[in-house]
Amino acid sequence: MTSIQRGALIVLEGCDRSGKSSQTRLLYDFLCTHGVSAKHMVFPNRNSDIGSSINAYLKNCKDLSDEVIHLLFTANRWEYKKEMEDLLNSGTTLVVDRYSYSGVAYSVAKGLDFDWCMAPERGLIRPDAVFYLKAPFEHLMNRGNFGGERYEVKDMQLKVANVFDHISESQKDFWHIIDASQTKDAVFENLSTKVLEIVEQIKETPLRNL
Ligand code: DGP
Repeated sequence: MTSIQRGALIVLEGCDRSGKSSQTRLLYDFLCTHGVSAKHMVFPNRNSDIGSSINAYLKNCKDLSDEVIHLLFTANRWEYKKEMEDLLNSGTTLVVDRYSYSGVAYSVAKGLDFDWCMAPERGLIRPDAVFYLKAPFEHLMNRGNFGGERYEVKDMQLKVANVFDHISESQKDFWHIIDASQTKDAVFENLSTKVLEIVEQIKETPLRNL
């Protein structure tokens, strides 16, 4: 009898307009065409009740304290933990656009305490790899569609980038920095090669929590 090997939890993080959404979609298609069972997920997931409150906040239609919105973003990830766990254990690799680190980065950028922000993320599934798409703010700003939502302002984005830099320094064992100022194809080439390796490497290892 052959045992089911688990899928990998692959997360893409970075500032707004860093290319995460395009790259997670490309990665999902790539894995499918390479025979890897995969699912594409996005956080925040704006489809749930909690997600729709987050959406209203981001669109400046609703005001919430920094603590409350932080906990809503986290709760939104907790809503999908069981589904994620079941998929991973059944052999599906998840390609996730933002996760707990965005949660911490955006709230710490607003002045909340790092440990306080991280505490409610504990117990969520630990990614097998985080790809941090990193590029200078000026480069990202020139990509267009910038400025529509609450956090899309220079000061905030610079602070968020600082927090991502700090986290990536302290989690070098599973964080990979990708130069997001390269062409879309070059970023993807870099990313896809590494992801295929990771999917193979982690198959027999148990899931871990943050
Ligand atoms: P996106 O749909 O990826 O463009 O994300 C929408 C905005 O929400 C973006 O400015 C980043 C921010 N964001 C994403 N996840 C979190 C989170 O967990 N906490 C906070 N405070 N902000 C987040």
